[in-house]
Amino acid sequence: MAVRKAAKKAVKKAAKKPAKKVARKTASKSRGKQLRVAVLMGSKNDWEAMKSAVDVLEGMGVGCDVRVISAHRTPDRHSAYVAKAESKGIEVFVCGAGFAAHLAGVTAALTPLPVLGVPLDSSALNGMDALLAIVQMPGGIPVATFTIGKSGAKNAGLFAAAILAGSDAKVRRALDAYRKKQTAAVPERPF
Ligand code: RP5
Repeated sequence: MAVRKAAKKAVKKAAKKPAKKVARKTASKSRGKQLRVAVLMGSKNDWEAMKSAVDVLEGMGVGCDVRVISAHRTPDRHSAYVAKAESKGIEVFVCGAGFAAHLAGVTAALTPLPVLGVPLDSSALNGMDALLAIVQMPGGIPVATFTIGKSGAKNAGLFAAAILAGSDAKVRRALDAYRKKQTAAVPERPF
């Protein structure tokens, strides 16, 4: 009996740990800021790729709310989060997931806010499964879909910034500066 109780406790502890870890790591630059972009991922294992979206946004001074939320493993956490997000100030969702990646599609079903989907390379199909799952939304509930993996996460972050830049001069200036710096970093020759 005691062994079963201890095992239950350990499982509970393990389930709590990853979400806390991700939130703690990303709270640094977003702390004290209005969180305007929700960066959701289906697993803590998606963080390595999804960090690229957060880095870009935080680099432009945009606060991100980073969460491990799975449409199939934590459906209640998912619907509860999306239901409250807009009233808390979230304006855009970036959703990364692998395998049969339905996180972005289900998020889009729950909110009229723009949803940007990032297919992740977590399975034996190298992200092709996630790409098709995210891009093939039937007409009526759109999800903007990006490249597989880190580049997709980075571009989703940039796209989220571009959405915010439409009504926020500070983000627009940060986006312009980002482009300028990127252009200046391209050498004339490869050697
Ligand atoms: C998806 O399944 C997640 O987005 C992740 O990419 C993939 C595998 O999850 P783990 O088994 O690594 O937690 O839901």
